[in-house]
Amino acid sequence: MKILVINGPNLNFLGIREPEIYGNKTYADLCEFIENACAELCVECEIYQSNHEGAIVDKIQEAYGVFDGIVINPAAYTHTSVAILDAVKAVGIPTVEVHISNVDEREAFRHHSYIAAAAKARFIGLGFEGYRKAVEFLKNELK
Ligand code: CA2
Repeated sequence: MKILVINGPNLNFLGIREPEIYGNKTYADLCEFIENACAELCVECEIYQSNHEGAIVDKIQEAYGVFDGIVINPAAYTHTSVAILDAVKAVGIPTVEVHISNVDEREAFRHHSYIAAAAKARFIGLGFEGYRKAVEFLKNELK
């Protein structure tokens, strides 16, 4: 089973600023966490990060016929991007949404998620652990 993990804009800056919201760990730590979680769950994974909406759309399209599931934290594009929602719908790959922080308890503009309309599940406010739960969910879902 192959899972594509997509992280959106500014997540590559984790650990550098706003530790009270996102913690002290860096993006490299997040990648290591995801790789270890996938190895424990015997799931093959590729991790991709981009600050560009179109690049994320391209990556989702390229996943068609290659990956069995997608874990996505679209970051700020969660709250703005119909294009990313449409890409996930277009490829029809089971997709799970993850957010490190609890977006529902933050500013009102973070309360709406476009991707939620296509997500099989959402793990929000669980820190890095949300990624493990998302992979676990997909593993059970794809059995
Ligand atoms: O909580 C999450 O995972 C978010 O997807 C993170 C996004 C934010 O726009 C979403 O509303 C919730 C932000 C990505 C990281 O932003 C940073 C900002 C400052 C320092 C480090 C990272």
